Amino acid sequence: MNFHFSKWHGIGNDFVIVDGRKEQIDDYNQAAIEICDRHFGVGADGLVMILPSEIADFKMRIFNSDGSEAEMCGNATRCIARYLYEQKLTTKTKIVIETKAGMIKPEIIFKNGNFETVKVDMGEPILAAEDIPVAGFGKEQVVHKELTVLDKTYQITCVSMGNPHCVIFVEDINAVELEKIGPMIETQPMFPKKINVEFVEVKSKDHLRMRVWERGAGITLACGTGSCATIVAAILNEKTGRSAKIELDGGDLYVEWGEDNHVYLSGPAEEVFRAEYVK
Ligand code: ZDP
Repeated sequence: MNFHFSKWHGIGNDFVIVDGRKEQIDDYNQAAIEICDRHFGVGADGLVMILPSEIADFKMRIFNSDGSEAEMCGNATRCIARYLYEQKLTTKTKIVIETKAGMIKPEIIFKNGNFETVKVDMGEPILAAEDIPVAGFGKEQVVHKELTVLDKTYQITCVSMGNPHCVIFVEDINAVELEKIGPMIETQPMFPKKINVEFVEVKSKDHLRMRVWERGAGITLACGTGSCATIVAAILNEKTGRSAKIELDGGDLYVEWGEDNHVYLSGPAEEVFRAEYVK
């Protein structure tokens, strides 16, 4: 398996990006497991493939470090937007990307001619339980509902940003044993496609502290779709206004649930190195 790649991260949520229009990888799922391994591979939370699209500027597919495919990925969307622009693979600063969760629209924003941030229109959140999917609630929303795991009862709010999220507000985030409880919630039978799990402490009306256990990847330093799900859940639970800073283990992201019902995500995207995989 020989291919050129670029290594990126969005506040520590890291990806191997491959231009699949030029490079040949036969089995994306298996490749993700090998490449994402932090000892025997490059090391990353996910493998991102850039592919041609007939209906958008580009198509993106994202594979978690366990080889499973996710529908969407907020942080990777920012990274590939900057990658495509800086590699001169597009001249557009507003790019339309086809994903398994529909069209996602990142916009590269400059300040005094220098890159500043990527703001992504992540589309509309999905709140009907059966569409997230969460079993047992029909078309109802899952807002502040009880879930008991390991003899402890949590109040959960579920949101899909194309991929499924379970948001739990807590008094003290440092008291959460994420490594223990994360995988238990991820694999509850009520979540037929498994779920990403976010624990959130409300610091103020526009500042949330969040830690994430990602489906298929475990603890990561940041999660873009998870940050979007968090602001939606915070508003549904009347904890914040329409926008907030999300403080993650790897840094800060900014999210807004607009009056147009779209969620907007802003934050950094950094290239680390380019290389050839030769294993
Ligand atoms: O839905 C999933 O299986 C996630 N693990 C996909 C990755 C989400 C991501 N962290 C993000 O930023 O949205 C990349």
